[in-house]
Amino acid sequence: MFRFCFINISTIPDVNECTDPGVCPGQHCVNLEGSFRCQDCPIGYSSPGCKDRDCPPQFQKVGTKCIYISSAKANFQDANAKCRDLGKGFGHLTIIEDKLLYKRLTNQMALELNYWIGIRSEADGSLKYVDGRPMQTNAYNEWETSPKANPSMQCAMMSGPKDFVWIMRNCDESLPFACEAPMKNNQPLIG
Ligand SMILES: [Ca+2]
Repeated sequence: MFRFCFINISTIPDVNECTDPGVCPGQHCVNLEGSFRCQDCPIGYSSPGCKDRDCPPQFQKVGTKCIYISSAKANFQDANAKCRDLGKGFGHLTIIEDKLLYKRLTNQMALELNYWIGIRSEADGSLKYVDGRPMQTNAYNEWETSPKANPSMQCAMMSGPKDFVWIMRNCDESLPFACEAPMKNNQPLIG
């Protein structure tokens, strides 16, 4: 006696290819009926499976940095401390070394506001980043007036998209601020 066996393709159970972490390395895997698709992770998220956030909460990925633009105001020192806390111990006022980062930042800034950034002048007039490095001479460096013009103005703020310049202000002034923190896989090792 014959027995016909019809195989209905649609009844074959789908294989969830996404259970294999090697299927979409660095991307988000979407299981489809009879197939699967690899999708780019949303901005700020990374592999595996786009579950890891590259940046601390409230920070956004801008180029290779994690950036937070405050709406609250603080003096220079408090702003830098706030950045450190928000960056889980690794944050500080942002250090802008190229104009491209500056341009990307200004997309998030309020047009009419100025923001503390991580540059200040020392007693001898030299300029230092808040991470302790001396200011790099080949880095982006556009001052409205000489940063040494007024000795009572020792902390740098950046202006918005109109002119892309830095201006020295009194460090006790209360301003909004721009923080940066390293991306998750780029954090300095402690100890
Ligand atoms: Ca599938």
